[in-house]
Amino acid sequence: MAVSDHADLERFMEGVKKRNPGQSEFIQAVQEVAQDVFDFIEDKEEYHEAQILRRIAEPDRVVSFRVCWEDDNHNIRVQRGWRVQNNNAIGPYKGGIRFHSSVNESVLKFLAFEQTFKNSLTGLPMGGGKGGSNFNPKGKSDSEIMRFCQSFMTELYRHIGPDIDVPAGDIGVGSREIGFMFGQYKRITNRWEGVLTGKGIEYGGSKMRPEATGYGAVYFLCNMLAHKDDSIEGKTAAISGSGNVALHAAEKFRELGGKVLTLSDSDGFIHDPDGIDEDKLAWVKDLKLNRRGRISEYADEFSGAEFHEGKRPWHVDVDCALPCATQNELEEEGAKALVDNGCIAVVEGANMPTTLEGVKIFHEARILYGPGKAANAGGVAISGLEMSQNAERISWNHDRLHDMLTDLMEGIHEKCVTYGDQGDGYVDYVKGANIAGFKKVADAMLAFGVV
Ligand code: NDP
Ligand code: 2IT
Repeated sequence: MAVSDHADLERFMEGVKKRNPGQSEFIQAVQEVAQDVFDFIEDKEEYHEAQILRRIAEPDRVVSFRVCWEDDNHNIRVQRGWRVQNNNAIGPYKGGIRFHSSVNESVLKFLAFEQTFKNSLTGLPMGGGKGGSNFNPKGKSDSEIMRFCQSFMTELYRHIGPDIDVPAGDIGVGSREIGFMFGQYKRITNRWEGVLTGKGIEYGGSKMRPEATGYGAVYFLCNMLAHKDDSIEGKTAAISGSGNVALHAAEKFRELGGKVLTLSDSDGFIHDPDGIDEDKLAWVKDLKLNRRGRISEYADEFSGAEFHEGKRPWHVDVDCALPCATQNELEEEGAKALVDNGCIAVVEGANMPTTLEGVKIFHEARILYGPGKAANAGGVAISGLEMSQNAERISWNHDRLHDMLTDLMEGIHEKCVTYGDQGDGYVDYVKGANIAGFKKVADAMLAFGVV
């Protein structure tokens, strides 16, 4: 990048910071995309004239609303809900809903921004959005979750629709919550339509959707390794998280001949040097999905395993790392530890789990690094196919969807290589994903003129 472009990028980022005070996650996500896109658009006057980057870094709208609900002790509780509709240039807004105490406008704006490029990379007609609430689902009864979801949808329903905005799950929102929200949408509108994805299989959900994000991330890793004539067979992995993405990533990594050594939750991580085999994984699934317990219980159940309270798994000696919990969970120090221990590949199941400093370490070490917007796009891709199936009033079978997922992940990998190949054997997957994702959205926006 020329010196004048550095100054332009800095000026651009100063503007972003000024317009979004205190929104550090959003600023981080824009910075990461802008530095690659600046290079790409340097000689493309039409993007500059139309101020495309400036426009993409401003959500179409941010809807904020009150969510009032009653807990089991008849206390009235008030939370804040949001839907960030970031960009619908290439299709209806699409992206998950997150329920977690850390949710705020900055987090949802960063997620909606990332989602726009991720959805573009899938090749399917989906714009980008994200929503959620600072509601903390931990320790709540099923009835409390139901009342909260119903109240949340009582406001959200007026902003969404199968051709407008189609939410899905994310942290704290799984099939139980989607069921409660879909039921409420149907009750209010008297319409059965594909307004949410990640639905139960009985009422319009797609086969392969629960597995798609975790499996897709592992398929992306397979593609990165295959590009280097390597494979997962015999490799070890550190995985963070123990939710939908982490558990399916662990399942597929193991099925393909790898050994998973760690899982985590917000209390700490477990390290099992013998590997988390099929039976142990089934036990964790039951712990998390049915008993809604803590990962520390794993170390009580299985001898040889240790629980490390308040720690993350990046100091464990592994070949591959799959951060699958949350944003900024892999910082500079963890990234250094991975590289020093000889880790050859990092693939992100979570959204923006690596800090900008961590990303720099991976780039300098020239290891394989697959950013979330490419690597975890399998989930939203199958969501896109759930929308197609709902529109057609038809259900496709498992094998067809599985083949589509593997093809989609291969296609995303190819796009990253096209735009990220540095010509010396190194693929900058971040750059590849950013430019390929940006180009399609930007070209659509150009076609619309000034809107
Ligand atoms: P889940 O709610 O199923 O699981 C989240 C996991 O991450 C839990 O183990 C949780 O632990 C842990 N976690 C959450 N917040 C924190 C935190 N602040 N610190 C430490 N651990 C934390 O969510 P998903 O598996 O669906 O999502 C995981 C990640 O993957 C997110 O970044 C999400 O945006 C991303 N993603 C999800 C997709 C999907 O289809 N579900 C698609 C693409 C990306 P605890 O239970 O203790 O909170
Ligand atoms: O971050 C993500 O891609 C998701 N949470 C899934 C979004 C979706 O619409 O399936």
